[in-house]
Amino acid sequence: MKIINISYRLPLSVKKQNTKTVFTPSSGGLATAVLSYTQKSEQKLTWVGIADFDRNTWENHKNEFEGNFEIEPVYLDRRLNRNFYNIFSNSVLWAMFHYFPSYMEYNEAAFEAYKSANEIVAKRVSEIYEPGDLIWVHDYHFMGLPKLLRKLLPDAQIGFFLHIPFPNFEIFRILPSKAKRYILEGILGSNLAGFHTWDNVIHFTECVEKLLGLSHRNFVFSQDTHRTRIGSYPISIDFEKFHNAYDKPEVAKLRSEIRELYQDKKIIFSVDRLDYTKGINNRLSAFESFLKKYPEWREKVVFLLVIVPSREEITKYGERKSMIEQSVGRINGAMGNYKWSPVVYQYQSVEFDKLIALYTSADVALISPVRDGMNLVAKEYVASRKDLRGVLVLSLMTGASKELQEAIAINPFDKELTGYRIAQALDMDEKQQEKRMRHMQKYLAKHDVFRWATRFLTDTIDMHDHDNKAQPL
Ligand code: GDG
Repeated sequence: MKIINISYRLPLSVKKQNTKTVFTPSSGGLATAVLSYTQKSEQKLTWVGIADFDRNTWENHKNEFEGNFEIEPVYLDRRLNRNFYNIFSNSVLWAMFHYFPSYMEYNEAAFEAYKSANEIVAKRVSEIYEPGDLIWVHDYHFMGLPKLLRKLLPDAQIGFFLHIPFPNFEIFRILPSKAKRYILEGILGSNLAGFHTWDNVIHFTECVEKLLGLSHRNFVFSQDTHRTRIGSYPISIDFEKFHNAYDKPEVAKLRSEIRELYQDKKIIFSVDRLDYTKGINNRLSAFESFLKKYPEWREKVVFLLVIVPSREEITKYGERKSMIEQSVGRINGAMGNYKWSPVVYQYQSVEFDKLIALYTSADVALISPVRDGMNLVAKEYVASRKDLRGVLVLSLMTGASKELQEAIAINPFDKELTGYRIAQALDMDEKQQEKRMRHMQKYLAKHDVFRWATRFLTDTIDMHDHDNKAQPL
């Protein structure tokens, strides 16, 4: 028996070392959590995803791959992948599901490509499936997959988890009818469909009721072949990893370098992928409003803004980058001087140790998405503060804000009030910081990513077993 985990990206990176190609496992939170579950349950793990390398390279080097799991790459034709991934997944679904319907670029060919890609993956999974395997489907790229798998493998245990928000009915209904039906019926092919928050669960069940005419009992939809439970499973982080990183000598060294550099200033920090959902421009406007309203803070605070390149080939992302760079230029030009730049901006990712050094140097983490399924950065910031210092300022439009109640909550669209909240965060005394951090850390230490994966997978199995037992002998 094994777990078949399916996500668009495979947890490996391809590196060229001199003339050699090396595939190394990447240790993201999801991979660590699933691996921890498979090790405890003494199961094997096979990860299925879309290859961003060619077939020959993989075939020639797969034996040197040192991950303790199997990789099953699925190869998609370039044009198909563009329509499936860049257009339907990232320019239709991502936009719609994050409440940006005006950014949606729907076309029929892209929807057809989405269906084809889901079918190709379903076929590949059915080829490697053995009775008893547990299938875990991840995210908006594969919402058709549970139904396709249910047809091919009627008895399979299938869990589906959505990493982004599920929108309310008024937004979801904007999609063309066949796409709406495909998505809802697709997800209902699973035994368990999980979302980050109860709001998402309610949105999904309402869409199913209104658009498919099905009703649920205690969030369970009954169908001819199986039943589907809908539930809230807020994803989390490897708390210990982030908490203990505080003491790593490399991190301590980098932290003192950062502190030295800005010794007479307070540090506000943020890190996100470049994405219009992350509210980066709203954040800059709020910081600008803060500096205007509280001029006494000028030269006493610096905003370290790290943006990680992402989806640069999509027009809306390129536009967003220009807007952000204009805002940084405007703020620094108008309020900075030869001694002080209010915003220190980098458009590059940082390595793990540096990320922790930045988290643990920051007096304030300013996290302002206009819509975010969860937001792991907020949880990582809190977990890494072993010193119980720092203040989390967090948008109410994130899943994380439902759990991290001791954060200073903001509406990212209200820049005046966010400016005031920034001042409040910078002024917070150490006792208050400590109290809030302690509460949030206690919560995160318990609700970590291992608990999340275990709860999700055991509930998928329970739901499946319950149905099977209920069948007449
Ligand atoms: C999607 C949903 C949901 C970022 N920059 C660097 C770096 N990161 C790491 C962070 C964090 C992750 O990337 C970002 O996770 P988020 O949750 O904040 O956001 P998305 O990428 O949009 O993820 C989101 C998530 O799925 C999980 O379900 O929470 O709502 O949109 O782990 O640490 N890591 C390093 N350098 C960087 O520069 N090392």
